[in-house]
Amino acid sequence: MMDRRSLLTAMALGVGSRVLAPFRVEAADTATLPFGNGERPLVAYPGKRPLLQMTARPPQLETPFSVFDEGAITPNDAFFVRYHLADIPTEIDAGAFRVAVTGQVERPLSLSLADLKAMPRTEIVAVNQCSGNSRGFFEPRIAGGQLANGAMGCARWTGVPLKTVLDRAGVKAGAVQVAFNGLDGPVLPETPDFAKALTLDHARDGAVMLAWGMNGQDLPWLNGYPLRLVVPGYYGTYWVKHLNGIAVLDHPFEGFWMKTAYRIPDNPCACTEPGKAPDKTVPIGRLNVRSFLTNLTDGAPVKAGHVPLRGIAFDGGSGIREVAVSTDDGRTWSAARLGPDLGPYAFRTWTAQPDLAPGAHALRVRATGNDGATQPMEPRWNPAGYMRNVVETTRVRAA
Ligand SMILES: Nc1nc2c(c(=O)[nH]1)N[C@H]1C(S)=C(S)[C@@H](COP(=O)(O)O)O[C@H]1N2
Ligand SMILES: [Mo]
Repeated sequence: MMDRRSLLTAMALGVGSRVLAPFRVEAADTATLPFGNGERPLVAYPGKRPLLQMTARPPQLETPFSVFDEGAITPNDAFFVRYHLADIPTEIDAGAFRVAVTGQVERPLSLSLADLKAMPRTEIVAVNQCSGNSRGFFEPRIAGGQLANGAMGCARWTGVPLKTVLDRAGVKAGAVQVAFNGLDGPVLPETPDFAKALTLDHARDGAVMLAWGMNGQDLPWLNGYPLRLVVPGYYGTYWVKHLNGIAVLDHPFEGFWMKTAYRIPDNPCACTEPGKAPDKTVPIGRLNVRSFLTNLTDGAPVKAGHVPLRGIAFDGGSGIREVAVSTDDGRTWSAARLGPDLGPYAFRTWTAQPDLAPGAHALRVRATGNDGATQPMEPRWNPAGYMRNVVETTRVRAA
């Protein structure tokens, strides 16, 4: 059994500034994810309901999968948390906070939250998913965070388009990329600071935004308070939290987290033969298409007859065209009914009601995007354990 008491960090409200202060809380319970060494304490961090704690320093929290059955929007208090570096900000004065826009610009800027909130605002519903979501299911197993399917979430983000801010600064001719840095940093100077970059065209596409709002509230501390980058359709690694530095570059950014980490095999499946290193890699990019059944778990007993099924699907921004359900392990398929369309970057809910005869059934769910991309029946493999999107299987017994 594990020690149920653990030393944690908690957020308290200070005067004029917000602080994250050390604080002792009780781990609510434990849960076991469906792979080896899958036991996790369920821990309630400040602003969060009990979540699956993968590491405490830095906090890495996974959303319990049952949350995704609550709807297309992931509540702020259930949204997963991922950090690389242990020196996360513990005190932020929102009034004094500034984000700097520097580098290849006509007018370097230092913008307060009030400055940003005075600009024309935008809202977008988008999925943030970690590249390594579902890594724990890879076979052969892969080193790294052993995540089940809960390192993803969908929220309504409020902020200003990055394009608006870049236009205000005036990007100089010859600029090619924009780099992003946040308030967190490494504990040891040898560890590279977490920073990411986008091409200039991507940064100016109008969808990439500087967000201060999440589902109508301030960003939760652990999701990047008071400002984060939102890169709709792209893996979470680009969604820099506690964003305070934007640098326009006339050369490709060479930082560790672009040049060495978060890279995928440079081929159409982003995959290699299990155990093999790729010949060539590129930075990870758009989310691939996925779908999940959310109201039944493996081994669930169900009543024979018409069984209501519910779930979610999403892709990297083409939008979901179809979700199909199979009750015979993928031999035959029928279309599910799609729920409300919250935009091409959002979770799309779906429902179905297949007739299940008494006996065992392997339920499978497969989504297809408007771009025609669909999910593979067999899992793909790559050395970092990224981009899992196999057609999921849920085994149930009807009686
Ligand atoms: N400042 C900062 N931003 C960051 C990271 C980080 O370590 N530091 N991790 C990134 C990664 S890999 C992911 S998956 C997302 C996770 O966002 P969340 O913690 O809000 O769920 O944050 C991204 N932004
Ligand atoms: Mo991530």
